[in-house]
Amino acid sequence: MLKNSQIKIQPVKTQAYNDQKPGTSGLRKKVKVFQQMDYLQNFVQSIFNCLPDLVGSTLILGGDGRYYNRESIQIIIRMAAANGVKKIILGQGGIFSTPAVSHLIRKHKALGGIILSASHNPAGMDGDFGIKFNISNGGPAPEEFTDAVYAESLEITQYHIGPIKGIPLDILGTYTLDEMEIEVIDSVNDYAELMATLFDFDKIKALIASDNFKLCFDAMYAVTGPYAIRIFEEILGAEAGSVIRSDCLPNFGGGHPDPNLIHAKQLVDIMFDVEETGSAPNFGAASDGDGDRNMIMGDYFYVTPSDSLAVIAANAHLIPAYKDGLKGIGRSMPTSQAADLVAEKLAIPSYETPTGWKFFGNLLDDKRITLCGEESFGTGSDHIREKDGLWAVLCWLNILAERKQSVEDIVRQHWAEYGRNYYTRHDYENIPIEAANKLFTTLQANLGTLMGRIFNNRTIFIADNFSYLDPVDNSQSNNQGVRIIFDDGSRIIYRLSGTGTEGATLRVYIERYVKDINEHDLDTQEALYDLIETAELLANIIGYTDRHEPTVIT
Ligand code: G16
Repeated sequence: MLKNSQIKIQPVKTQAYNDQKPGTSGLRKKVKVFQQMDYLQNFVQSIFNCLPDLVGSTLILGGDGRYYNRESIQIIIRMAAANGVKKIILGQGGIFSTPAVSHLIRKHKALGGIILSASHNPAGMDGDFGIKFNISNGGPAPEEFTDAVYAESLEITQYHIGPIKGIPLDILGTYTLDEMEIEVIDSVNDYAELMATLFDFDKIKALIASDNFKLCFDAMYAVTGPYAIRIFEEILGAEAGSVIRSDCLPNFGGGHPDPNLIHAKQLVDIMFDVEETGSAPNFGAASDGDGDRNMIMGDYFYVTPSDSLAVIAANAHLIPAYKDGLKGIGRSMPTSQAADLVAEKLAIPSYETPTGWKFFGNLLDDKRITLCGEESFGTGSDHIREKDGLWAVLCWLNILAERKQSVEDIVRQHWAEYGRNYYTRHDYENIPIEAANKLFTTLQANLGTLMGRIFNNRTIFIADNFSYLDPVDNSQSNNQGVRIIFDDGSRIIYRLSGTGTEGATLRVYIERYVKDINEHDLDTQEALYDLIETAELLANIIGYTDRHEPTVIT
């Protein structure tokens, strides 16, 4: 036990930084930015200053294991002690996935949680770092809170920190620092126990044990490694080696832990059997840096995140946790409308929210929705208040165990029943901020002139910048993305990413609905070719960015 009761805690004087405005999901910057004098301390103190109930509270603390995780945790522990926090629940080795933190906040009725992660952004000394605060419902802090933290960070003149030596992050147990208790717990146990309450583990075990079923999960050297080994291999009996790239490394193996067709190439190659072994696994999945994203694949088959949400919704009755039906479904505005068609058939409400998981929080708390998802490889439910990568994988495994069909057959049958929403996202990464702003200002200024114009036999029906009125607390969020909607339901959406750390990233989302089953076999880019052309033209992407093609296509 460490004792520090003799130490007098004096506030430390500091200079405010002017760039601590949280983006779509917390504050994300280069590691080197976070390593500047008092940078992390200023932001943490700004969070603490916005929490009136901080003194005497319990906080959950952990991160995705990336470079600077351990050092930051020691700093935050010392600051929490000096700010009067009563208890910190910390993941062993400083490790917690984002969904695990969300669950623990709820389980322990904590005031909130601090998650150290820049999600799917690369890690390491020259990579990114990030910090976000989740509130007592387990979800990301709403904009009102993050705006207040930003305002605080601009004014901050001092912070509180205890001059305390490091605590052993790797050894389970309870420690005391000054008046504060720190409980170091197993990072995986509680999360794995929660999953066992939601799914039919016996049926999944039987599926995995069957001779003709093989799965591959790519942890991308990030946080889901220990979670996936425990759940898929140790509990559900997948053979050793089913989880690949399972070590959680501080630089994520030098990769970009974003589960998509580009960055999860290793998994994609296995699932498409590029080495021609003749034995592609039946089911493949990957997760991201902090474990909240997921990509789903079958053998020789990729499931878009929008389709994945729709298929899970349509089959949710096969999963024990959702067998009594869904209350409603939420999706972010740029996500394809496939899930809306399922909601319509189930006669339940569907909600369209701005990008950002925080917008689902009120709908989940108010019991208006059970499932929600985003095109950005996020899917989740009311079991926690974050998107949850491994939960999505278990949904699919449970559905496969019940339906005893291949991933591809299930998706194709879904299209046959509901129609297919061809969907793609084109990202133009790291473009000069000024060019991105000019493109957007001009696009926005032209919106009024676009209504009624015809492109490739489609008439523009709506041209606006999406605003969202939260039906629960009536808060309004404006400027959430430019929407061009055509009379046949096709859509082109433009947004600037809120999670990048270099320049600006323009995201263009393109969707076209095709009911006719005879047209469900087209290549996605070909099916959307004319809309892609229109999208480039309407925003004059080449003119403003000098980019002739996107950096990433998903
Ligand atoms: C975060 C948010 C998601 C959002 C995504 C993409 O994900 O939690 O809700 O969809 O960013 O945001 P943007 O398009 O602004 O880059 P994550 O996994 O990075 O935390």
